[in-house]
Amino acid sequence: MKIGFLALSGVRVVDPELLSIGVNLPGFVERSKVIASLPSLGLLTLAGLTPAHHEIRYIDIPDVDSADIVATLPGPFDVVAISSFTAMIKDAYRLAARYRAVGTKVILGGLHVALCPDEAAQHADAIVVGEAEPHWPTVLNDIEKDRLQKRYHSSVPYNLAEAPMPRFDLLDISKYNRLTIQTSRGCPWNCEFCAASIRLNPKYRTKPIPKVIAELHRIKQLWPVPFIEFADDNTFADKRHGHALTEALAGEGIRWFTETDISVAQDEDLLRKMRKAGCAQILVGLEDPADGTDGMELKTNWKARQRAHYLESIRRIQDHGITVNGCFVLGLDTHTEASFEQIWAFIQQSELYEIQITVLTPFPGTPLYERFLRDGRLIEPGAWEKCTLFDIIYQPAKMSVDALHKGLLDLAQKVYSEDYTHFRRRQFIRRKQSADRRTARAAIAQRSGAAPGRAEQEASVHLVSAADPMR
Ligand code: B12
Ligand code: SF4
Repeated sequence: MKIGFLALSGVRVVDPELLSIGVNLPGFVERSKVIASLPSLGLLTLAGLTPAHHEIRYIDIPDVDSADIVATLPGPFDVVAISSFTAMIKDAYRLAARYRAVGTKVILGGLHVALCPDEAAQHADAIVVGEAEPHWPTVLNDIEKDRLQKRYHSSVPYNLAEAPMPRFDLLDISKYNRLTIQTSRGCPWNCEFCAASIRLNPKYRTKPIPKVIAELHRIKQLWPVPFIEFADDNTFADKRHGHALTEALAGEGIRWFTETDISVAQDEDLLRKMRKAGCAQILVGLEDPADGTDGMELKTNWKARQRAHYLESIRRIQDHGITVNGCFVLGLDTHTEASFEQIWAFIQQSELYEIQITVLTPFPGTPLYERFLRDGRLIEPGAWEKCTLFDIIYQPAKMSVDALHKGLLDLAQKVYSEDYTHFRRRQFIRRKQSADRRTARAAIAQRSGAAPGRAEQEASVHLVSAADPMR
């Protein structure tokens, strides 16, 4: 059969005001450019499970309504597999309808399908709910035997030791500035608002390290010095796995980015290994820096607050040369109009290299969505296209929607302004240089018993050049 793997790529914001200021704000635009070009690891994984007798293609579709896609549907295909995130699901349904109209079988899967299976089933010949690995070969076999079922669903957590090799070779590598590898699935914390892979299956699992390295080596055959993004919910949730992973990555000569929680700051040895293994940046959910909030990432952040203050944790991580992308969620139930100023004050004090501000988003299928639905706080239930993390789709507890909107825009203007973006990057480099100097001084003094003045001179010679770590 001819099978098309169709990825709806690109990033989304519906709010025209945010879109228009985004165009002018360097920090905001740079980040969206970086992340806009990532392939769909879910579809590459399915491709890796597809028997060799099928003819397969992977296609990135940034805009399903663009003139070329409407004029000529990519294909022809016997079957198309379309992946789904909530914000693009209506686009996916429109695309599915066009393929079904020409007799192509449409299979839908991915996060949104797992969250809203009954809705998705109306737009496909078959859906796969949850993790696809156990079902994909069966789906294809059933199509060939003309006995396709309407729904395939597994509740047993998939064993990542059996994970297939994603078909990175299907990509035109020159189009991407990063490629993704998954090292774990799920997260032990299960926060109320989380809409990531814990919603496919809540059981937290790690992939055996040799498998991760094999995927990396496969990528390196296609792109010798790649930039990798780990497509995990929380890469260092299991510190033992984290140590083993970073030890295995050391010497691979790659640079990488990942998402994790702030507790990595408590493990200096792990931070050293991360840096040695090429970690350029970690994205950490800080949600709200003020103590005593309802703490969306309640369990993990509460622990971090007990052990060390956020500010200190950020400094500690960044002193290792790993930049922190701190994520703040606006519109939490404890937030008032005064919260924006407080968050801005914290950001300025924090010396964070990168900042992400988003609004609280009740994704369907999350406990947060259920709570807001019960309390009548959803403004437009079913407006999935607005589940972008930037558009406001609920009634905040302690302020109006307009106040939240204004607070978001004002804060975005400050955080992503050209001046402030350059300032925080320079600040990081300066701080890293002095941390390097301190480390080198201490090492030289320890080695030679040299007097501090002499050690300092030598240290400046040994200084590693502190170029922008993300470039
Ligand atoms: C990489 C990534 C992206 C890439 C995606 C590239 C692409 N074309 O897929 C980019 C940067 C473009 C992106 C954009 C966005 N993202 Co994003 N992204 C991620 C990230 C970091 C990893 C996802 C991933 O690769 N997972 C690994 C793969 C293996 O898992 P998977 O896709 O779920 O696939 C498995 C199953 O779902 C299933 N499956 C998947 N597809 C299909 C298809 C078929 C036919 C079948 C049968 C099965 C199947 O099989 C796979 C194996 O079991 C997650 C965060 C996270 N930690 O998960 C956020 C995440 C998925 N993103 C999110 C969001 C909100 C967005 C944006 C809306 C942001 C924005 N404002 O623009 C956009 C939407 C883009 C879109 N095109 O729809 C949310 C989604 C929540 C939701 N329920 O929709 C997440 C969870 C982050 C979060 N904070 O909540 N993102
Ligand atoms: S810590 Fe992050 S990844 Fe884990 S459940 Fe909470 S929001 Fe999701």
